[in-house]
Amino acid sequence: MILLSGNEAVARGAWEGGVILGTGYPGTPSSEILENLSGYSGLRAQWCPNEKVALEVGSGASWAGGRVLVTMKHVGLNVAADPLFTLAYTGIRGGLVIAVADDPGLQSSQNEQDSRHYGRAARLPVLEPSDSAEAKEMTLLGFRLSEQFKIPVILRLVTRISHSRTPVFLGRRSKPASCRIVRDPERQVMIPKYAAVRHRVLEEKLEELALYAETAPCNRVEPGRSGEKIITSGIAYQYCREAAPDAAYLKLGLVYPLPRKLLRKFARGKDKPFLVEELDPFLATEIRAMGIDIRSKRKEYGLGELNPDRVKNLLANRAEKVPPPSPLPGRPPVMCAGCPHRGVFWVLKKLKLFVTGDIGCYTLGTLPPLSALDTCLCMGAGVGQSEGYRRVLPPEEGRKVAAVIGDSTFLHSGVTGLIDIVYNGNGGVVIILDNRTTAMTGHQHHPATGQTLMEEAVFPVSLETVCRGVGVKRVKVISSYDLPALEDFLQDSLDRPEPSVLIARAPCVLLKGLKKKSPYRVEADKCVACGLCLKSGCPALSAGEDGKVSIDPVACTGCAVCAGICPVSAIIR
Ligand SMILES: Cc1ncc(C[n+]2csc(CCOP(=O)(O)OP(=O)(O)O)c2C)c(N)n1
Repeated sequence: MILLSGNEAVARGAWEGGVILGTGYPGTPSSEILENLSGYSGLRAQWCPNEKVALEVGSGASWAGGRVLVTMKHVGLNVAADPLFTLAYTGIRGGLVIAVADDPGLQSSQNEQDSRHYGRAARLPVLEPSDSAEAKEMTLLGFRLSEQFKIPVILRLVTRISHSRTPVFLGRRSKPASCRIVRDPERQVMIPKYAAVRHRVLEEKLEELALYAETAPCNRVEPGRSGEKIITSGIAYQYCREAAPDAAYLKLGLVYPLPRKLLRKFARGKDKPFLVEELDPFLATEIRAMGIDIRSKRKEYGLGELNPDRVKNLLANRAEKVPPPSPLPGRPPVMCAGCPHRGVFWVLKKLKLFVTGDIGCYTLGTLPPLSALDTCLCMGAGVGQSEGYRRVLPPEEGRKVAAVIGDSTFLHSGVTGLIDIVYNGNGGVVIILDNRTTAMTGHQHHPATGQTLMEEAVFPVSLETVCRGVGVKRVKVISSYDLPALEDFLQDSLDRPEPSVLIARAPCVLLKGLKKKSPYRVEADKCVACGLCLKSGCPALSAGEDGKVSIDPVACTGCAVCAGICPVSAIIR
């Protein structure tokens, strides 16, 4: 038995289950599943350009008979939703488990959507573990159910399951299935005639799964002493166990479809059971729709993460008090010292542009003192948004709009927005912030880095060639630290009728093996305490009581952005 995080346990479960392929796209809190899987022998793990591709690759491998694990964060499932819904109709051959990690409390996400809804919407079974041991067991169960019912299975995790370590018993690896081509158009070609039949088959499978749920060991009743009855699942089970240790529990592991008889039996008696779940009233709605009388949390507890204290309060039906502000000073996230994105935002701010943004480390450009990123909706959106703004704004306003997008995000879903700009004949500037990695989620490789998750050297996709290939004639690569050149190119691009792409390129300063340049320092007698350099938001800079700036030589990476900003040349190497 060893301690594993939930993510490590899912990877272990996949390996033990004889998985031969793992696919995914990084996203907190799910990223470590595939990273861990890549460390096991006898299988392949690979990052794909986005989650839709990951699921499509997974479906091909599964139809050939192999067991496949596909990983993503909750918003990734939105991207993969198109193949997901129809894959429910076609079904699978080799077991297909889709591990989706939700982020209640938005530790690192743009929303806190509840992925369980996808089970109901796409008509797929959803398993929800409560600790790492269950994460491993339910991964294995997911493969068994997937093959028994010939259906993809969603394994729904949340941050606290993915990232907490609890004990796990290890097992041996089952022999992977051998793969072959199977021609089966009635199952694998979803023309309307065949799809209509498959829809009926899917509904029948769900009924069978609901029957299975009645006696499934992952749905278990735990007797209690207090007379209180609680229905719960996932991480909420752990919080309930602390908040109400003597209650009787119906702990659901298969949260869709639900065991109607088991629920009815548990709810029988004079006291209604309390239903405790994190985020949306998913189970509450399903169970009430069965005509089963339950109590459930007040609305305010549906926002953010639960914890044992919140669960104590919600069980007592107490209104939630807004916690007092913390007496500690706020520590908002900042771009690292030397981050190549900083100088680009400095220039964008100087030019007073309206910046449609995207998701990555550069989203931090929205925070003071840079305050130079104006939108962030979802991955890839900033490029399309810039086109939308320019389409409807008067030309003198439209010329102020520029889009920024990271290299990983551009390949994930930004390139289609650029194609739209070219296709629909709109001008404007798209800036690709190319730091040669997927920095925000922990430096994962992507198709333009020249390396795979298995550390093979591969042909790197050329961003500039892609942009030219879709029809952008003005494509320029400029060092992210060359502020005058960035400014000149942008100035020259804003009024042109044709689109321009600026690739601002410099590797993330935290990339392994990158040589640090010697640090800069401030000549105190030259510094006029104007504070301009501080407006770059570099954490290596600070001002003394006299307003004069100094540079922390340990934090400074020698990027020289501040030296370029200083109006009196007081910052020198
Ligand atoms: C659909 C979706 N998948 C994954 C994520 C997690 N995620 C946020 S930004 C990002 C990529 C960041 O890389 P890049 O665009 O290169 O910018 P960088 O952080 O390197 O500046 C990822 C994977 C997400 N928010 N949405």
